[in-house]
Amino acid sequence: MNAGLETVGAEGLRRFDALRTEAADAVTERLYATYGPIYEQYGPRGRKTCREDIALHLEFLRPALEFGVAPPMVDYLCWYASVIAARGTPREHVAPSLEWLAAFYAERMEPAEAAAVTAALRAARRDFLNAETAPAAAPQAPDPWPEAAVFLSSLLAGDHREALAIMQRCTDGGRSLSEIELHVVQPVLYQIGEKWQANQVAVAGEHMATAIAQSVMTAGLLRSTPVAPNGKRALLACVEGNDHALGLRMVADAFQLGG
Ligand code: B12
Repeated sequence: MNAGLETVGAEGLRRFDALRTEAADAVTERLYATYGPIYEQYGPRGRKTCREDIALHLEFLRPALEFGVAPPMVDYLCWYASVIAARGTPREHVAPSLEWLAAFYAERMEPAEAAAVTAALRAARRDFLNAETAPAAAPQAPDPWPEAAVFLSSLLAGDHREALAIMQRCTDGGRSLSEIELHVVQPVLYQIGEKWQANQVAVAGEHMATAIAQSVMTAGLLRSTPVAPNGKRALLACVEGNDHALGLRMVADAFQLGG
């Protein structure tokens, strides 16, 4: 997206927000009316998941309306299409849901606000369709060390001891905790994220991997010697609604060991 989008003022954003649940319900109904037989595979939970997904589209549309910038929503749509495709829903279902959202808001908002919302949705749809064959590159982790491969299998197998032993061998070899976190733990967690995205690892597996990685990091921290504290403090916290704390934990470890 080159040109910026028109932004929506505070009052319009309030109206947009107030309609989010209804919009998600309406688009879910249209998706089911159009593609119902494909969604039968998801059983009774399917509609709920579908509504949550449409609500997530609106979550990403919100900043596009507030700040007039569409690329984050387009990146999100590319990511979302890959997630649903790996779970049996054709990525072709994404574009119609954006059109139906536009139609819903066109009917329910003031004309000027509706025009901005529909323009943002159409711009995101167009750029998503153009980007579909070349989605934005995912963030890259630092280069993995050879130990990362075994660390990955130990996290996936729930093998806590093996994961800890890998950390211990790296520490014995003179590597610092931050180096191990960057070149073993982080690349492996990114790979686990790719596997979740491709539907090869369940959320439960992601949780188990995080728990093991976190405890290995804690063990590494307790075995490391920090430099003398410099008296400075930092407070690290996730933004509301985002539970991805492990990266922050790594930053905290580095700060703590660095005094
Ligand atoms: C572990 C994990 C989880 C755990 C998190 C547990 C925890 N306590 O952290 C759980 C299972 C809870 C989880 C849940 C979800 N997750 Co998740 N998760 C991951 C995973 C696999 C690893 C995250 C991680 O720890 N990475 C390792 C750390 C070290 O890397 P990092 O966060 O990038 O941090 C480094 C730098 O970025 C930087 N940094 C980070 N923060 C800061 C801050 C400062 C101040 C500084 C200086 C530097 C800095 O320094 C760190 C060290 O180098 C990622 C995959 C990925 N690519 O990261 C997906 C991922 C982030 N999750 C994803 C998703 C979709 C979800 C869920 C919605 C669904 C699900 N999979 O369950 C829920 C949402 C929950 C919520 N409300 O937040 C997506 C997000 C996609 C997107 N477009 O936003 C990802 C990318 C997976 C994917 N490939 O699709 N997840």
